[in-house]
Amino acid sequence: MQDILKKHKFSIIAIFLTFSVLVMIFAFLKNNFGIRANGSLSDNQTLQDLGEIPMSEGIKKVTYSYTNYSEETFQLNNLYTTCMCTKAKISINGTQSSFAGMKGHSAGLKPINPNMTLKPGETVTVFAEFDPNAHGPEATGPITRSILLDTNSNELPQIEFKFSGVVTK
Ligand SMILES: [Cu+2]
Repeated sequence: MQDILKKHKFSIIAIFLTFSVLVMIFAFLKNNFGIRANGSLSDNQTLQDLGEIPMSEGIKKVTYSYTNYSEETFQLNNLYTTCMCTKAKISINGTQSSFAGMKGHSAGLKPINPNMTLKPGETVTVFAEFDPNAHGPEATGPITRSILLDTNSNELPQIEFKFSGVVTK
């Protein structure tokens, strides 16, 4: 047994290292591109870096699309954003929802139930609007916001559309 271990020591280390690297790559992809067990995001951009967002230019629009590559039909039953400076609506096959706002914020827009289905092969388009002036003239610096779409699926209970950027004067 010890001989075998000695002989294969490097192979074992190599396999272990390869495995570790793969796990790290997967974890990175999962965090950054929202890869899930179901519904590949390969040609979808759910994380967008908007770069500089000057307050002087006003509302910044961000558009995403997500195609359902799974064999499951998703019931889309909740749409909301992570901050009151961001609103979003969705569209599937030309049917549009109203705008949704932040969860748990008493003023302004509220989460909505789009009550739409996303069948296999269909694409949902997300139209988001970020107001860089919503937090006052001193609120410059890096920001990250998300638009969240809850589904009835156990495999994909939520689709997250995220953007980042740096608010400038
Ligand atoms: Cu905000």
